[in-house]
Amino acid sequence: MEKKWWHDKVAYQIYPKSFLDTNGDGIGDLRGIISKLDYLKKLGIDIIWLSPIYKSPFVDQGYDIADYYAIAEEFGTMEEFDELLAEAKKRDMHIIMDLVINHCSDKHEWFQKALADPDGAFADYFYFRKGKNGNPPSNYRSYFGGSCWEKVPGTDKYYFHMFAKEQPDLNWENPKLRQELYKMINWWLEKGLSGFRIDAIINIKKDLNFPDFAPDGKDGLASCWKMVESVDGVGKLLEDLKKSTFEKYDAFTVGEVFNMKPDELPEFIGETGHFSTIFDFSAHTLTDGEHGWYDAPKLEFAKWRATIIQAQLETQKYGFKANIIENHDEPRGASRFLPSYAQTPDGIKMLGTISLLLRGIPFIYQGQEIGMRNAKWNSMEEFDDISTKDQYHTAREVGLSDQEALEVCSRMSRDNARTPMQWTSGENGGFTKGTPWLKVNPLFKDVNVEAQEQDPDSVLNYYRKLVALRKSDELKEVFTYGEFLPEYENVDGVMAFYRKDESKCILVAANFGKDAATIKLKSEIEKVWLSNRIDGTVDCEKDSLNLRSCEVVVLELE
Ligand code: TEU
Ligand code: CA
Repeated sequence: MEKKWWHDKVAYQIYPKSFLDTNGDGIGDLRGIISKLDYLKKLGIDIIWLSPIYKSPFVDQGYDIADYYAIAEEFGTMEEFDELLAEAKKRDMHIIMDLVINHCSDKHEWFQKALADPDGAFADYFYFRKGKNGNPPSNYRSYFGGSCWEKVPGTDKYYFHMFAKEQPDLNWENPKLRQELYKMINWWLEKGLSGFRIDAIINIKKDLNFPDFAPDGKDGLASCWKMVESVDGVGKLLEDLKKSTFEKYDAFTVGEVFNMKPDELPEFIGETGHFSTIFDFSAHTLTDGEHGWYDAPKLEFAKWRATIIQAQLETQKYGFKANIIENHDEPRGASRFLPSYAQTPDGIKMLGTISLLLRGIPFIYQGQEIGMRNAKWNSMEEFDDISTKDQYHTAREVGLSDQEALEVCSRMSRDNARTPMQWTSGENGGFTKGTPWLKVNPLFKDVNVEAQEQDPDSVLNYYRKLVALRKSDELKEVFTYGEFLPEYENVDGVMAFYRKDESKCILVAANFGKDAATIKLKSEIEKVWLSNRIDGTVDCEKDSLNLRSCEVVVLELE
């Protein structure tokens, strides 16, 4: 396999709005990020992914871009962005930005010009279509609920939006539009960005006939991703994108890809794939409800383990995926993937160890490294997220009570990941001296950076050791390129795997069960590299390794 500069890196996702506010407006900003670069360096971070910081009306928290060449004033200025880039480079760190090019904001000048002349050239930057017998052109439901079609004022036409109506989809069939996007992408790469996380990119290929699909909800509409899954040809557009931009700069790209055709994995992440990598969402989709969050199945450990193993075995045939336990669209990983008895520092360290030592590029989401968990939500008014509000209404429409729908949203809401980063036990967790735009998680008194800096056994200091181990001279080769081999799949509660190459055999073994578990080692322990036991020991008699509940060990075997 051709080695690439990003293969052995560890990445960190910053959600700028919630990271650190330095001017008292209750909104995180670039100055805040610059002030924490040393904190991230100490954690061992190589690549920083910034969720969108472009000019935006914030209908979808910046994933609705009104000007691709301007920094939102809420976050700061282009000069501060350039300073952030320079300060990161000084620390040998890379910045990648969020590339949201399936859609833009309805406030973008392209869309404003299209509305002004629905038969003009800019209308063809979007999908303007006549309705059918007084109805929208097709029966698709957007990701955020309601029809994917919105009337174009003063016409008999509609425009297409797979997300909010304020996020009109860009027409990738239009070469002029594509060239405009490529010009913008190369402008950012010329500035010194190391690459991008690419948003919702599978959606850019539409079936231009916009055929109806069988309704799958009480609203009589059909999920828009049914069209995505039915249409071929996204690869052609992705190749055009890559060759016109990323490839020319040896840029690192990580695609946010849901609903991919399984047999297309090598085209997406192989040696000549569309992207350097894509996120592994296989575990996250286990709790996808058929109709929404309200009918999301509960997570079962055995299924979670099998899903991760399957994804690892499949992926290593072709390339790498990016491993996460959470991001800005998901509830906190510690709350989602750990049973309640395991939502403790030991359990959180255990989950983090599994995620970071799998084969692939590890991404840590802000707050994951201090063990942040879901917040406690008291009413729907506390939420800010467009998707959460939609999911609440969907739940109510099928008969859940207000309390039941609130419980669903509390468990699944993206706002669980968007509550402000907790820096201290002081006012607002040290995030802002003003009024935070979203409430601070009440757990901040105990879960914050300042408290954990002082505690050698804290989650934060464990993550520092874990990242350092992954990048250590002795083990970075085997953790980057070593084969993934599952083990002890038949032992209840145990998630274990080898990372192996011609010179090292590392066993990562964790007990997610409530009771202790014993596993028979296949060879002698040569070295204990890491354990989440405070004294760092392991309990092993001859070839029997005893694992307490929530214990994880990293062993070198002969
Ligand atoms: O998410 C794409 C995506 O699939 C989401 O619609 C996901 O299904 C949803 O968040 C579940 O609630 C990307 C961004 O990560 C997300 O924050 C944006 O809202 C979305 O695209 C539109 O840009
Ligand atoms: Ca601010």
